[in-house]
Amino acid sequence: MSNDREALRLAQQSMAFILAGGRGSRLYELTDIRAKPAMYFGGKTRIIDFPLSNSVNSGIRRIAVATQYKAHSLIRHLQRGWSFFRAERNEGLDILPASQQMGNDNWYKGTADAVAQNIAIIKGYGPKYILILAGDHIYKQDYSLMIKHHVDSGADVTVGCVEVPREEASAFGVMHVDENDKILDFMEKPADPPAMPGHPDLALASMGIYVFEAEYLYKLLEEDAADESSENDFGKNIIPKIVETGLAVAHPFSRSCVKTGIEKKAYWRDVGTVDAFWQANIDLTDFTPELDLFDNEWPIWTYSELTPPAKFIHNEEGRRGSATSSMVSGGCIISGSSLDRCLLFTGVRAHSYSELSGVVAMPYAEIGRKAKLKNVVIDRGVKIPEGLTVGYDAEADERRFRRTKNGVCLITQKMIDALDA
Ligand code: ADQ
Ligand code: ADP
Repeated sequence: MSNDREALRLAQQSMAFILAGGRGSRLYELTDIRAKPAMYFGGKTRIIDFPLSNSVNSGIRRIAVATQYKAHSLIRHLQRGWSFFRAERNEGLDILPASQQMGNDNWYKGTADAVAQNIAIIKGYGPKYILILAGDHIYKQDYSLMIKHHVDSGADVTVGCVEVPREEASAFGVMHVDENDKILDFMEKPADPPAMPGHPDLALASMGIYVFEAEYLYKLLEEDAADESSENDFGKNIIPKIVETGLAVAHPFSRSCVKTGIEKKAYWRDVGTVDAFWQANIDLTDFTPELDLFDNEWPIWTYSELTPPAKFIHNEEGRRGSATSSMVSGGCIISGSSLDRCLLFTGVRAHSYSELSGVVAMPYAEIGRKAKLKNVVIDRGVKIPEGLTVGYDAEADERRFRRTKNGVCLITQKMIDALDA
């Protein structure tokens, strides 16, 4: 938790509102049955555990999670892992599915609407500040320092921002700031994102996280709801409008990131594509990963199944089960199979003579004998048939699986079933 006592006090007066309703459509089949925040990441955790853990580690004990798209997996995870708050201390985690409020049939429209429809619930907790978070990113950040920056600067809104490669910036809100971090200009998902002054390859992107004083936000959302031309979205409507008044401030991630990895650097990833998701998971198997999941000072909390430890065994013919540069979760059995640079989630089985490299396997995937897999993401519970080879023939892969531009293959059960058809 923060050593800054004033910041911690402000965090304790705050409520975090996590937007977790988005599909994450660039993850394709991985988000067919679950929202992006419910996606597994790093072997034991899910993406939503990062903003939730950041909130708790920052001293915020009142949290709401707004869900919409395919929320069952997410809600079950929250119920199992995040129900330790104590109501008698005015702590709480509220799960707010769309269309439970207002007595109308509207699903949440934009992100601002997801907050607006739940104002009555938020008011019940009486927070002084509201921190809007996205449930979509992997990073460690002390939000209390961002809230303190907001209070100290006297801004109407403080927008978390991070430098990203300019070629990726059209997926984000992009801003220009002056030397005092005042936002001069904000463009939501510009086709041709402007570079940062002096850095032609970088753009300053909104992290989709915002701090507001509660009373001000309520008023703002009421006005926005009454405006028929608005799409009721923070990135499209609310933030650009405040920027026009000159009272929006940018909070650079570097000011409150929790440095991680051996080299203690800032780490922020939007694992929104299959390539980015694969890469960020495989990076964890590096000798010196940029993201440290072994850090006890800023732990990422989660719900985790009770499983026996991972087991590595010789098969009956004496072939060794082995893994190098890999992370293997509980409940996995590696039998007579060799793994290199792999990340296996809970309960994965790898059978004899299979050879796996660059494999990210979701819980309970099962890899049949003699399968040879390179650079793949395997969805939960998929049964890879005996002898299947993936990652060695681009054309064949493209026909059977979802192959990305970096040559990573996503494998789902449906694709496997179609092989027999
Ligand atoms: P996007 O990520 O494209 O841009 P959006 O799809 O609105 O914006 O998602 C923001 C967050 O809200 C995500 O966590 C998503 O899961 C969730 N969400 C989306 N619609 C929701 C709804 N109706 N109800 C509940 N939750 C919902 C935004 C900003 C950009 C910024 C990026 C950073 O608009 O300016 O750069 O986030 O990723
Ligand atoms: P978990 O079961 O641990 O939540 P997932 O994130 O893989 O794991 O979530 C699977 C979710 O999808 C569950 O909510 C499950 O009930 C649901 N589900 C499983 N299979 C299907 C399917 N074919 N169509 C729609 N929903 C499904």
